[in-house]
Amino acid sequence: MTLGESDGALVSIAEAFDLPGRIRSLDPLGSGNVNESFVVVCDGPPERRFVLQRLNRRVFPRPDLVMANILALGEHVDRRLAQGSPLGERRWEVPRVVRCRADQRPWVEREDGFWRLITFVESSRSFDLVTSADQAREVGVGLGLFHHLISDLSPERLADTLEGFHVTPRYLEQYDAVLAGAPAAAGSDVSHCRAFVEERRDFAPVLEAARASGRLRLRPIHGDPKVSNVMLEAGSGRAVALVDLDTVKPGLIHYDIGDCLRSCCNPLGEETADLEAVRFDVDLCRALLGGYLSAASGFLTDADYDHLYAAIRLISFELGLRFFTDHLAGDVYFRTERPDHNLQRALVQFRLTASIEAQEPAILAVIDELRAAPASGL
Ligand code: GN1
Ligand code: MG
Repeated sequence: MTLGESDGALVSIAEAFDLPGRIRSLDPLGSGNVNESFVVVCDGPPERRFVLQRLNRRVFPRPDLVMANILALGEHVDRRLAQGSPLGERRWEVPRVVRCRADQRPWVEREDGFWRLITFVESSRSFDLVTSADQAREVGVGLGLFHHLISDLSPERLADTLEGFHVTPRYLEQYDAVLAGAPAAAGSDVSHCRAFVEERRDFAPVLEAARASGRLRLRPIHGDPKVSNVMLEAGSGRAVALVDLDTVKPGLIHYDIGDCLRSCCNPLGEETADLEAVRFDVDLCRALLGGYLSAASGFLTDADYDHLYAAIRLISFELGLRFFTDHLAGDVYFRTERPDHNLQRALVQFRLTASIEAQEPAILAVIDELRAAPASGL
């Protein structure tokens, strides 16, 4: 068993859930910026894997509602697929909540936190970086299918577990408040970031204004469909699931589309130190959006298409703003590994935003091309 320091406690937490066998190993998993995750392997046959997580209560003040949203999503997709699958031969999975053995509750609450266990999507893996157009296309298909399967789930069925999440003007307000209270932050990187934000202040409300005027409407969203949250099937490389469902809530699908594109079309990834080389790859964007539309074009409106470019630009900018604000606030939200980590992450996202802006005509051309002839069928 590969168990580290405090693992006795972790094993006993995992054992409170209704596992199908003895725990063989329990190891830290992935690189989440908010929650802590572990992979639990259970004896078989067949051997089964699960993800044990401690939810960050500062970020998610009502973890019970987070779990209610995940359960509502799973039930909806099950019903939807039972009525006749739109997927053809394609395999699609929704990670399942495992309940407690003793009382069937979908979580364990202890002094040290709020814990839950979710099934791991077998025979699949995720990637931190996209390396080919085929992969980008599948990531897009994954998000499109996810949206497709919940396009008839009323957003009122979901709780707003993270108020203000992806509401860019709210992040600007937080930024202004932090800046007002921060000691005069110095350094050329900080000055650059401050100027970058000021130049885009007027652009920040673009999606919220479209929502307020009724051009865009609330739908259920994933909230965090970055590339590492899309599972691709081993062997076939086809998208098989979206994981990390904590941010499922009512929102604009543009947040999701923008987030997926800003993540996948940044070939060096959001943790790179090679700032000069950060760029938005328009070929990957074409592949991803083509994949997305093959599953999602049926429920997109003209207004949805009209706001796609703004979404790509905005969500990169917004994530940069969130990282920069957290740097100025003393790293209170995103987990960091070194003092200037959030500043570096902000610089990467701002560089990506600038690359998107410099390629606006090419990106608009891709959107127009796909809008005129969206591929249908998976
Ligand atoms: C956070 O924790 P993680 O890595 O799943 C954040 C997302 C950001 C992402 C950037 C609840 O997600 O919004 O896009 O970092 N999640 C939350 O990597 O704030
Ligand atoms: Mg997440």
